[in-house]
Amino acid sequence: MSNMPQNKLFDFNLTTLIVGMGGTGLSCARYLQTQNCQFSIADSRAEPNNLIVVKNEFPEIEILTGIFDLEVFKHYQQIIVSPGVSIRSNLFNRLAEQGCFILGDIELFAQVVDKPVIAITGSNGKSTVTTLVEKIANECGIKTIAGGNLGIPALDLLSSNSDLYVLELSSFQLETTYSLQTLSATVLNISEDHMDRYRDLDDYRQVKETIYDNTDYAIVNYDEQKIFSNIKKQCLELDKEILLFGYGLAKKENLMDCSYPLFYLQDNKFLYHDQQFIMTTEDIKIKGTFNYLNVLAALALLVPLQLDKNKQYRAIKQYNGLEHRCEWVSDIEHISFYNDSKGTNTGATIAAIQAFDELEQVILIAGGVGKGANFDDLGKVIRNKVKATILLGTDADKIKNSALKLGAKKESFYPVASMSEAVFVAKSLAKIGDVILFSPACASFDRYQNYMQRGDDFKKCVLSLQEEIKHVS
Ligand code: UMA
Ligand code: ADP
Repeated sequence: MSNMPQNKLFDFNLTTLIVGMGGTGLSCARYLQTQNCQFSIADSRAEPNNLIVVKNEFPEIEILTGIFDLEVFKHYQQIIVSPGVSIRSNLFNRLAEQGCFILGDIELFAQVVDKPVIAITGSNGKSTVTTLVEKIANECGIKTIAGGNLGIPALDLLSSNSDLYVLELSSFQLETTYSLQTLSATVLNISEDHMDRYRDLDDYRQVKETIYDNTDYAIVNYDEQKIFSNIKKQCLELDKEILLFGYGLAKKENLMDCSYPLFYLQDNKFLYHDQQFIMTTEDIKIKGTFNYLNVLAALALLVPLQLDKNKQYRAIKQYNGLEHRCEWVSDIEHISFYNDSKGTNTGATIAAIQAFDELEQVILIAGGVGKGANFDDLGKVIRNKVKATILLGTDADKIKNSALKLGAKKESFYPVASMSEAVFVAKSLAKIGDVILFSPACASFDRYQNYMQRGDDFKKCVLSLQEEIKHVS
């Protein structure tokens, strides 16, 4: 449960500071300007990337750059903090104690939005489920737009005049969101991520679970037992009427509760809704058990809208998935290359490795900034299912050491210095039928601006290797 100020209203007449000059800060500034609200903007970098944009667009406002200063900040009654700035600091604690209202852009959005909102969080699968819900709802004739952590800041969505908003929310955004009313909401799954900003996994999980605070329909993954029992407890303690809809792998013990199960029958998998067959996984273009669960989560989130089933299923069958998520790049000499640059934590990379069947040997390219993660679970999967691991980036050795500790073979690790070397080494180790999977389990910012740039580099290296091989043969 959130212990933040649930009923505090943002007041356009009070002194306001925006912290962070990234996409969020800019969208807040633009929104406040439309409401004739005076504000200042701060960034702890001396020369933030958007400084010129801010100066040009808002020539009148006060701009504060450099180290954040309590003596300066304490003059503001409301501070809108960007997600990349942690509010768990002495500075923000002191400001809150002095009565300053600290909020994020999602809280501001929550206070002004007048259409239903569907909210999605989790360690992995957020963007896939968010865009799938958006697509299905649009196909069913509801004017829908998606954003939030996905990319378009929430306040920028308002000008679309949509009838439904689908928000991907990060734990950072949830920390500063207190009153978001949602039609339906879900925590898709929890695995270690952002451990540099949380005390431990429970701390991170608790922040994620606040997404259920003000929802009509709580959508729960039955494989996430802790979340399931916490939300049941919350309903009992608060005597709250929340409709619970479950999805997950079909198991004897949950069949009665699980509205959207995924059934395994020998080698075939089927999606069901309340004992009614929906489709087989052959009908779905995005592959892997985790993606079939993402589809069920999207359907469960849309339950309250009672949409036409055939239109929903048609939209699912057409959905091609997003770039940089287990994206097939090319086959070179019967070896398949996949770009999973968005695999930025261990849970994502484990799911991506396990998406390939027993007959496909996986060669993994991984490494980058580990964000304080423990790689032991990934180490186990590497030991059991990965033929060779090519390692690159700051925390590459941490992955290797975890896997070695868990019994992986020393000879199966190959440190490299660049993406092109990684692709070359992976290809030279591969045999016909193998899969080369770039799923770093880490963030990209040791070498790239973001995961998109990193994924593009991987794809470029694969395609140039393909060209070289063509020229030689
Ligand atoms: N900044 C400071 N001091 C700090 C940290 C940052 O001044 O201590 C400044 C930076 O100098 C920069 C600005 O803050 O000028 C950047 O703000 P930001 O990091 O909050 O990034 P935005 O550009 O506002 O983008 C944010 C999300 N970024 C983060 O949460 C880190 C974007 O998610 C999101 O798409 C966008 O808002 C719109 O809602 C990105 C992300 O990486 C994709 N999210 C994380 C994830 O998915 O794992 C949570
Ligand atoms: P997010 O927005 O939460 O980062 P994405 O939909 O962008 O999630 O997927 C990122 C990566 O996470 C994918 O490339 C895949 O490796 C993995 N992934 C996607 N869905 C799931 C899921 N439901 N469970 C575990 N891993 C997943």
